[in-house]
Amino acid sequence: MKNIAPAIFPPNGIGDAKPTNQAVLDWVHEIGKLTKPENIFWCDGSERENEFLVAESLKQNVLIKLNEEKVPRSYLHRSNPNDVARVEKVTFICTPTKEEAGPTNNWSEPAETYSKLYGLLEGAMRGRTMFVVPYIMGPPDSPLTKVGFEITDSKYVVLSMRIMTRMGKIALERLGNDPKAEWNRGVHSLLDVDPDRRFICHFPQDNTIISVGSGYGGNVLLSKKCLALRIGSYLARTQGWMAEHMLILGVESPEGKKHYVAAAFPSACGKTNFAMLIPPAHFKGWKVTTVGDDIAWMEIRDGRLFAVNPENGYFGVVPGTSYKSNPNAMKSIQHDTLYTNVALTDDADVWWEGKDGPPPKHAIDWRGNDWTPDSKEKAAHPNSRFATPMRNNPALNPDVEKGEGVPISAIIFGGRRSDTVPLVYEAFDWTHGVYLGATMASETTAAATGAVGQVRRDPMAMLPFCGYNIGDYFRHWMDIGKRLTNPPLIFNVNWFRKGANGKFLWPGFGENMRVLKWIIDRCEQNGGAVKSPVGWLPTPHDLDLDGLEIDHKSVADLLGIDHGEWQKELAEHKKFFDSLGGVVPEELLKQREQFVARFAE
Ligand code: OXD
Ligand code: MN
Repeated sequence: MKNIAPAIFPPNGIGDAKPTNQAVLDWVHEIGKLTKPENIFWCDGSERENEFLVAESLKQNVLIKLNEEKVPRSYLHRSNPNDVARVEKVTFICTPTKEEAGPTNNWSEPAETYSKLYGLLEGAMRGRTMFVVPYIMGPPDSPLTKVGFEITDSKYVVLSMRIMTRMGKIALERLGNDPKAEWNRGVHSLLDVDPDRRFICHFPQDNTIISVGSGYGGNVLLSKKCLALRIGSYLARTQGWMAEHMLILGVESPEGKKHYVAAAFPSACGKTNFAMLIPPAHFKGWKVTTVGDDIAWMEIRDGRLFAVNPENGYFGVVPGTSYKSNPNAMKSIQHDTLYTNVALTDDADVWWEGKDGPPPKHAIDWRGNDWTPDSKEKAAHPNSRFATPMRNNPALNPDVEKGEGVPISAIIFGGRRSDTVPLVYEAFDWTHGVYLGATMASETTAAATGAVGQVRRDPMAMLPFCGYNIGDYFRHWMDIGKRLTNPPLIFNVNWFRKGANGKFLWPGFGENMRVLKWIIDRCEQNGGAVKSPVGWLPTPHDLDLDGLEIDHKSVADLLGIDHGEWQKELAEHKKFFDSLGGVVPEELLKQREQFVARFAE
């Protein structure tokens, strides 16, 4: 196997933060014996360590230094062109029985899978450095916070984990010396980045993840989709909390009244944009702040849901990000940012489709080829990403560090739907809301490999991330609802509805504040709505549309319920539930019948 990640040799005082917990040492020893690295680098998360790793990554062309004036302390990484997105086909949940993984996951038998993966890992780190990355997910003093260790042979992974998690000594301190303490074991090796030898496997019962053959974000930053969502959702169910694919934002009125909202959207549907929304001028004095942009861990306290963001940074989709679409993201990625698969300009700046201003006359595209505006290929890959520390976000909510989390007033589900689904509506109650989440759908995007633009059901935006049987997951939502005396209201939104001319009806971005404001009004019991078969629907008068250039017809189309389209939609709900092979809880099947009956009234 070609050595694509040659070993590096740190000076004294770097790479030697060996933990003292015997269980960790035993595990590292076992993986070391298997993978046979040249040396072991124990990460401590220090600045000095970071500088050394960056310097070595530049030497090995893992990173390209960007223009220090334009994007200080920032770098570009190009992944292998065969490795640019999450690969759901080779993502497995390895529970003892297939039923536990359920109908929406790829399942593979644990003992056989360990043996296959250990076979692939045999000697895989020869001539390479094995990095041991300790990290925590969650604010340091939250009861939900989890410790993880990721073993990897990729410097890009270490540098990204440093941005995306609270990494290093903090995790060693939190873990302590108890050999029985709970922590996640993550093993990652690039192998030779061959799509035929690429597997992302989760062993929920062992709190273990093994990922081989990829160097791309969601497949290899094991803290994120693998631990915080797949293993996280499994742990959440057994421990009575929730791990969700949701942003968390704070809304503050001019009078200082605060609400927090959690929102689930499938990948690349604008979660980061919504989480960093800047209210339009009309909403003078209103403030929106970000707690998280991708993942929410929530627990029940005093009958309410409280949420923390387990992450420490943002791994966002770059194309389309501009001062128009997301000024806070633009400011966040202006420094200390690790870019993947964007274009490089002749003055070592970064460029992507949708960035403000004219395209450069010449650039190097994400594959490393010459590019001009006449090129047929895109300069940046549609799933190119930034990894940036959350502290770069000018709208970061200060309560992001609060161990107890923030109280959630509303949960929003949303997807990318050209038709059928109105701009916003509210569920009648928790069970109806769970039904809306369970049946939500979205047109697919470049965030995962496969066809783009096809409507697929994506329950709670967790289809690729639920680490156990989806039927049990729905049941867990119902159980949580029963324990909540003051549950959040549940809403569905769709920013992407199109008119007869094929154009988007709603301007989106900052103007989504108008929808958010109605949601907050509803939480405060002073927003108007009419009862419709799908749920509580605002009339055009209930939405604050002042100062927005939008005609009456578009507003009517945005809020319209087309009975013909909904008959098809409800038939699709049935097809989806049927496809799950009998795991859907009775209450949700009943919800569908009630939905159908409301249309017949
Ligand atoms: C992500 C995703 O990277 O959902 O957040 O794919
Ligand atoms: Mn995501």
